[in-house]
Amino acid sequence: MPDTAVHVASGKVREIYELGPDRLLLVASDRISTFDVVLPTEIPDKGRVLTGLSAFWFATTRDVCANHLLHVRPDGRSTECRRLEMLPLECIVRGYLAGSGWKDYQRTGRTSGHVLPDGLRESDRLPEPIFTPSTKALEGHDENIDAAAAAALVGEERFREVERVALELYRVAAEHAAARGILIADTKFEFGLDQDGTLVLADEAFTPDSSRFWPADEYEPGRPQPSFDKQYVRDYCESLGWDKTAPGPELPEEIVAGTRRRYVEAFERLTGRAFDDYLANPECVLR
Ligand code: PZK
Repeated sequence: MPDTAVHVASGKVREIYELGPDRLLLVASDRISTFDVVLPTEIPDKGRVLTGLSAFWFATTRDVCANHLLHVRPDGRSTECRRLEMLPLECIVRGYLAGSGWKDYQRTGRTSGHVLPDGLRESDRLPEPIFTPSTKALEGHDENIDAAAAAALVGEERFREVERVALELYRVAAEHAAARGILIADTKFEFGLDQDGTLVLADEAFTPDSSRFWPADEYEPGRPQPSFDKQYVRDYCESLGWDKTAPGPELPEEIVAGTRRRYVEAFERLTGRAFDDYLANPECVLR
């Protein structure tokens, strides 16, 4: 990262720096979190896999929505992006019933105001994908909100646009991924506005950190699904009886190696590119 860049924000596993008045640098580390705790052991190349996947999806969906990506750096883990006015909304699309959507449904039969059919099981595919926005909590967990609450945050017209675009992005990506053996159960987007007020997709897109990726060949509703990328880590952590508070456990090398393999496999299946080709030329995923 450039020693002149000013740090503007930290995520759990990523950092943002300012490159100029209109440009940001997003840097993805190899850190991994599980059960909301960042572990002390890194997964080599995880940041490159997620950066490359995100860049691939930005290119694949550029006709659905403009995005903030300007350039992938030769290191494969950092991207230069347009700086936007971010919308104060987490934009989640769910195609399957998992996580907080499943929790809401069990309690109330609905999630974010969407009334769902009776008798759905955990991990069931929804009759159609739904848009379930949530607030950006500064700490702790985001809270699912209904359409009226979301429209109050961004305006009625902008809300309708974001919902339509988010659903279309999900349809395009979920169809592509399912044809390659990966179910995208749900996904989170962040959008911003450029200086013209045009809606622009920002952050990361359809990575395993912003989405639930499930192996299609193991899909079986009625139970939680294995995670395509993090299942070895979760199983290992569960086997220790760790209480899921920080600090998390160190990972043994076979868990690290297996997990790295799964990230690279997701990258290669979804992009149709060899990961080594990405390392040699990260912008190969943009074509
Ligand atoms: C922006 N975040 C969240 C993501 C973090 C924090 N294109 C943009 N323009 C203006 N602001 C942002 C973006 C983007 N993307 C996104 N915070 C600011 C975030 C990743 C790591 F530390």
